[in-house]
Amino acid sequence: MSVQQEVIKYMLVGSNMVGKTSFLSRFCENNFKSNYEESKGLDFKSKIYNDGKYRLCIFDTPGAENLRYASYGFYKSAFGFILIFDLTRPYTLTDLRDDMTEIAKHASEYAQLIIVGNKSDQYDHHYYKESQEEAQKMANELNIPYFEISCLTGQNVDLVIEDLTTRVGNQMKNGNLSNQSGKQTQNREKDEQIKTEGGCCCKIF
Ligand SMILES: Nc1nc2c(ncn2[C@@H]2O[C@H](COP(=O)(O)OP(=O)(O)OP(=O)(O)O)[C@@H](O)[C@H]2O)c(=O)[nH]1
Ligand SMILES: [Mg+2]
Repeated sequence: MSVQQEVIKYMLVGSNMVGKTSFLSRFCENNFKSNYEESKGLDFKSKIYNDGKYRLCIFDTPGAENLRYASYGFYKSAFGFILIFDLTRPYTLTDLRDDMTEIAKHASEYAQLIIVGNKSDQYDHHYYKESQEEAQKMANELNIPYFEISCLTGQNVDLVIEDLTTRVGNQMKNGNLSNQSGKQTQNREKDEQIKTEGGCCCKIF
């Protein structure tokens, strides 16, 4: 008997240059580019996960203030949010509070969040320790898991997806997150239209 593959949509959220695009490349293609190219719009890559049980569609959003609003319409159908900040720039952690406000406004109340400190390879940076302590404090306060990763070395990148997908899977089992609801279907159609218009690399749903 064949088991139906579930589609899970995640969104990468965070300020400029924190490593969202790098996370997508590291997780989906296991590669890393050291040259920075600013994301100007939404992009996504998909990956079959957990022996084909899930197809993960991971959306990369632009960090630039003036481009962020365009992503909010996609929040409704996301099952999880990867909130990334840069361990060498503590203000990028503070910025995540604004992102969480937008998630609370637009996303399902059952969507799962994870806070991710990127660039752990820069552990000797003078702001590193401060960022680390603040992130742990914020994570405890909000009861959200916190991981430190490096897209450069690949450290802990898979663990982030594993933790998030376990929690999302539980919500799906309980019927709290589903691809069947009217609103989500409506948003998927919108996603499809936008991706078609934008000439995206792959097709989902
Ligand atoms: N040292 C180090 N550099 C990293 C790491 N991850 C990303 N970078 C670098 O940080 C810069 C920004 O990375 P991006 O992935 O483009 O950042 P972004 O969050 O997508 O940025 P926007 O598209 O502007 O929102 C690039 O030069 C990357 O090579 C990391 O783990 N360690
Ligand atoms: Mg980017």
